[in-house]
Amino acid sequence: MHLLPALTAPASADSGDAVTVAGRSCSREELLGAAAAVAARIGGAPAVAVNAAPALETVVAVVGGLLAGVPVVPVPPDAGPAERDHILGDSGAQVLPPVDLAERADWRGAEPAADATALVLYTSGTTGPPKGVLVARRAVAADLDALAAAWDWTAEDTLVHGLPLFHVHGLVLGVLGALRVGSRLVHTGRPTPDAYAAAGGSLYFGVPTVWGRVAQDAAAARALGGARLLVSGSAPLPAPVFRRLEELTGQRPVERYGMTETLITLSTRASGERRPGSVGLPLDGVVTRLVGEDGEPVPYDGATIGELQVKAATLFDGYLGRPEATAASYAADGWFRTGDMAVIEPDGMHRIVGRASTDLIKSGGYRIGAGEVENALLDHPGVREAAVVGAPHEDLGQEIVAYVVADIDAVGERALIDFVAGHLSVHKRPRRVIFLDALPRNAMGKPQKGLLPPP
Ligand code: MCA
Ligand code: AMP
Repeated sequence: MHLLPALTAPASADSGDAVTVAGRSCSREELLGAAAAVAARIGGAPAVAVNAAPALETVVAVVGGLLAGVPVVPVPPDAGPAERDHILGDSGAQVLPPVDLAERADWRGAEPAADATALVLYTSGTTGPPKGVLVARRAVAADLDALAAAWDWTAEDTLVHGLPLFHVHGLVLGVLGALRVGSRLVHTGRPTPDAYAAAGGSLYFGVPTVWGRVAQDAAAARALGGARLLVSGSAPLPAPVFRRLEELTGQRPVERYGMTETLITLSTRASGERRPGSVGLPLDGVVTRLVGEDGEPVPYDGATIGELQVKAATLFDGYLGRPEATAASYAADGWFRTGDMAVIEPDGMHRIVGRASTDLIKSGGYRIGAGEVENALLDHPGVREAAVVGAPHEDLGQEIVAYVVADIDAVGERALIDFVAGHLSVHKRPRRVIFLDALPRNAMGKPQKGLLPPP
């Protein structure tokens, strides 16, 4: 199995702008040559950490790791010291020195085993620091092939997006997808409506925040009218945004659902019905079930809510070094527990209705653990107690709000926001801080987030 056949054994014609990232382009041959030079340097390393800035160098570095069969650990470019140290220490990855795009080597290495780890993606749980999700090459291949089938995605497409290169959406779908399928890739650097409009693609990826911004920019949205497919995912696409996009672009967006641990498992189809609020049907090789609180299956009547569980060829190989956490993410009979609550219509279409835990926040499509932000706040010498929640937000879906008990006059809102932005990644910063005299607690002394004042 070749992971990136369109790159290593190309069937379609190459061009000088096969891959564009933030305004700089290269051909597939140039990408392969530069990546081979990276592979030659890192061969045999246990894992390699790549600074995942939106740049051509990131694509070269990731492909280099994949050629060499060295697990790639993408690091958010704005990760502060706490997050960066955790990712590097936990993964044991060697930091890749800066990539030289002009370097070239021939690649003659054997294709690594399908079971080998392609990526270690750090993602937040409800508590504690992020865990490394082990993503195998075969999982990536299975997911990309299933998505290509669901979206009629071919080498004729030009894929456009501007999503971060350290998560599944921007990196696996958005980069490896284009390199596996053989479509041209235009990464716009930032996912702005203007940049999407100017890119002239056929296939567009965005998180709901991006689509909400496009829907508010009529000129940009109309410019996407000629595209073949607009795809939304990573968080729920609000129905008003779905409808506004349809009005302005003349087409209904496709919505798909997934997780770092499972890759993408559900999607509406390019050739099928697209309903607002629906994430469609299981992809090829994926089976789903809904389970009630009693562990029993619930009816697929479009109304009864259960936890969504999946079995799929796209599942992760566990959390790096955390067998208990891995085991806890599976039901006793081997199904993966997504932690998302869903309903299934009688015709099989799935709707995601929320998450089982309110301590996992989705803001701008980023998954953020309340516990990680609380711990960062508690590292500030002026903070005595902290409780973090996700509050509904028009643009971001949810915004991070921190309730803080601080030493009087020791610290202000801005300073705390900047403190978190500097320690973790910028997107994990609270957008608002509300100061309280004490957190509401129960008789056992446990904080009661449900009793916090409205944000
Ligand atoms: C603001 N900035 C700061 C501070 N405040 N910098 C330092 N300290 C501060 N206190 C700067 C930032 O560095 C940035 O600068 C600028 O302000 C704006 O940053 P931000 O607030 O992050 O922008 P935003 O407008 O809120 O971002 C919206 C967004 C973003 C672009 C949609 O949320 C995004 O890229 N989301 C995508 C998330 C994603 O890909 N998730 C997929 C997960 P500058 O502009 O210079 O950089 S994978 C997944 O979920 C599964 C598998 C799935 O289903 O896909
Ligand atoms: P992450 O691990 O960052 O990929 O986040 C995965 C989570 O994103 C899932 O567990 C869902 O809660 C959420 N998610 C992804 N896609 C969708 C979608 N289309 N609708 C609703 N939630 C989604």
